[in-house]
Amino acid sequence: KQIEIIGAPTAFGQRKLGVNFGPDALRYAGLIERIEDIGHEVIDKGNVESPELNMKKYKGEQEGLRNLDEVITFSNNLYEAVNETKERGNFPLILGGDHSLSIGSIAGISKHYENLGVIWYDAHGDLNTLDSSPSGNIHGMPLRALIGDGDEQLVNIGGYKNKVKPENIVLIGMRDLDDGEKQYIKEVGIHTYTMADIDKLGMDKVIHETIDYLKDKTDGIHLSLDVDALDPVETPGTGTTVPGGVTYRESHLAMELLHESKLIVSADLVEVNPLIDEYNKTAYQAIGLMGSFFGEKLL
Ligand code: DIR
Ligand code: MN
Ligand code: MN
Ligand code: MN
Repeated sequence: KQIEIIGAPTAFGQRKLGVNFGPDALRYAGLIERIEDIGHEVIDKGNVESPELNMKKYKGEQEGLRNLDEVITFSNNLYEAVNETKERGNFPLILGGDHSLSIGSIAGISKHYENLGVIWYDAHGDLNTLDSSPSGNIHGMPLRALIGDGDEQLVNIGGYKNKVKPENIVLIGMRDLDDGEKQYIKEVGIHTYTMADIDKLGMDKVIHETIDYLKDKTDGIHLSLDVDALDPVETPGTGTTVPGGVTYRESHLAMELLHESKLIVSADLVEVNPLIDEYNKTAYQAIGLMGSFFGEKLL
């Protein structure tokens, strides 16, 4: 089984240019070599084709869902690429790009499972609809679209909807939830670890509980890792930093435990923005985490 790297160079889900260069920032920092050195075979599929970015439109004010047409086109392209990787039986690692890309990536993955589990490692829930969104930015909505709520075209990427059941989701690292998201999480009962929960329980317990919660009712688990889950001291190069995040060491532990579980079938690594970073630090940090995620040993 090979690991297929799929670059998802989209910035359409939010307003900060540069996150579209995330895939190359990760490549230049040595991601592929790092995974190969562990002993895996890696195929870099390059970057998925993106619709053209009109600078004037991108910078301007927009009504409703920002850059909706571009997000739909991009999602379809990414869906196709990820679906092909799954058809080959390989492990897709999708590099972002902003988190709206998960609409396409998880569409391509969930098709291959009856009950996909999703671990959303993020400062944010990404559970907004247009009504609850404070921004109109689609990167704040992908998980909700995957559940089945939102714009009809976004919800139907890949030609089917309801890709993820709320009971098959675990949120980890939450500390910036909008009111509508909090209400929704409580209403449907999404299994959630806020930063306060991580402080109290410790990451070891959080991940063990997460795996116990998901392992029997799912037939594969996807990790969606937003680098803003980490504290901005560790990952400054991302568009929506929130203080008080997960540390680098806690995140390593999380990745090691997920590796040991042998239950993870695919992953997104998103929101790396080299244009607002400190000499590509965020990409280097993310690569360190991918080392643990793919089984690197310290001794
Ligand atoms: C906020 C921020 N909840 C929104 N979301 C972010 O715009 O919907 N998601 N930053 O990653
Ligand atoms: Mn396509
Ligand atoms: Mn996110
Ligand atoms: Mn986030």
